[in-house]
Amino acid sequence: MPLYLGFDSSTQSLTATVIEVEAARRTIVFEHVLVFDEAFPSFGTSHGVVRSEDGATVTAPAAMWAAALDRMMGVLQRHVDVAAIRAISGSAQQHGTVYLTLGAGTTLGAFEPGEPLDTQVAPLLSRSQSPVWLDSSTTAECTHMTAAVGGAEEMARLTGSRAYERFSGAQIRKFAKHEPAAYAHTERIHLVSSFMASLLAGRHAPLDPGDASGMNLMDITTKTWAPQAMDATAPGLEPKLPPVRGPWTVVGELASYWRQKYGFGPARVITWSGDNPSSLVGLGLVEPGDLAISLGTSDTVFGPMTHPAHDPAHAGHVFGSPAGGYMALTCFANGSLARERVRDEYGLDWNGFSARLRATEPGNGGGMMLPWFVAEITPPVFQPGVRRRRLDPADAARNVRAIVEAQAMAMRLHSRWFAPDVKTLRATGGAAANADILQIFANVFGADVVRITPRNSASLGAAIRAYHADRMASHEPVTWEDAVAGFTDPDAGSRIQPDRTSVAVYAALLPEYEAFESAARHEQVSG
Ligand code: XUL
Repeated sequence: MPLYLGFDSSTQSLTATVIEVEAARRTIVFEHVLVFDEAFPSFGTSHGVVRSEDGATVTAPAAMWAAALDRMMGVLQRHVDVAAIRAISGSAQQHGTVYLTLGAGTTLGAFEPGEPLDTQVAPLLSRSQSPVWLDSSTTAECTHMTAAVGGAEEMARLTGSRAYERFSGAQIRKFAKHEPAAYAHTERIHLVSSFMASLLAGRHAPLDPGDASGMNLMDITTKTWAPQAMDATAPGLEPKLPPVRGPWTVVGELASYWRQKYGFGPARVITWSGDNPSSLVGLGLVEPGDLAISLGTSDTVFGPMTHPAHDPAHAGHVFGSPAGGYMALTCFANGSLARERVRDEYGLDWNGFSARLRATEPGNGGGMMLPWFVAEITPPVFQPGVRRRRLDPADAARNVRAIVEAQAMAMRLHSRWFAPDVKTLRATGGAAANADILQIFANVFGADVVRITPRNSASLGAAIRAYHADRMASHEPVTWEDAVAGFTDPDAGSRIQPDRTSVAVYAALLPEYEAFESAARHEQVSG
């Protein structure tokens, strides 16, 4: 039976998902998670990272990711017929950078199977600690880069996002500025995704456009490195960057290290991608018109699009999609955290919260809330503070409805730029278990909502990408619809349809909510 392997090298753990694809039979045959802090205590991470005292600099040891890959291959050898694995791909936390020293390219293919991988990787690092997406220490670099390319609008138009502290470009600039000698001795600056693929293939791997768009360095339209962005970042950068290649590019055969040590066959190593692009595939979002809403610690809305549109609020990101074309992603900081704050403020449990939603009318009699319990990403709000309109803070039921309606309306407003027409929302994350919350999203979007059981959509997406790429390379192409079928189907009986009367209520209310939001933002800017 042909098997396909997908990894997810995330902030806190490494996950492996093995799938079997045979005609109409599609099965997840094995899944395993290694939590970094528990499995590799000697690296001294907490939640997978090392935080500086100021809290702004956040890094992780790249050798730990290599150690995890080595350990995971041993686990796979014990549980799976690894010789039957035809192709391997992966997903990784976005934005993190790995710096390999001069000569690393040749050493990558010459690792000794008798020695652990991490001790062989450590001497190849020209910077042992990799900055990761939680780092916020590069505001000065962002300011410089933004000015050098001609402003925030231009940076977003060129690269798909305005300059962000966590994005790789600003991190590279900081390194080149503070450690010029180590920067000069750097042969290749990988992202976590291309670093892991390089370890598997035993040679420098390319980047896919999905992960490369998290750097503020790639021209989002041509999917090639943008000279003006590279010049704004660091001197002599281009030869240090991996090439950007199509998302289903075969990097090469699995290196002899893995084959000798664990008994793998000559599996194809497929270019890795970022975790958000991989989740797009792992949630079955391959048709424009479908959107994913992830209702977790933060709420996220993302989906595919054909052209690289731009967010007028400068809050969203445009990434390349691993299924070709583009994807957009918008993140809201006041997600579950804000729902829980309201629930707790009125002394409710989730059943009580739902009962209040059912006891109140769609549109809340005009009562509205801006739920900015913490600083908000979308729209950008730097000073937190909850605002209410026609809403008595003592009225528990109407405050419960107001928070969920606000979240759904904000999500609709700030996804219109990339998804004007939505057919289906695919809901995932903790709060997707609540049908009363999902009904409000269905009514605000005027779209069906289906639930996808929480699973590791990023590593599953990577395994599906391995399957798709293997078929393409074997000249037996499969469509994306076919590739995801049987793996990403919504939960049976989970479809929630919009209610016509409520859809009309929200269509009328949305401009009012938009005006409320924009007036409050104006206040915070001028005040
Ligand atoms: C996306 C981002 C995070 C990381 C998490 O821009 O910073 O979602 O990819 O792994």
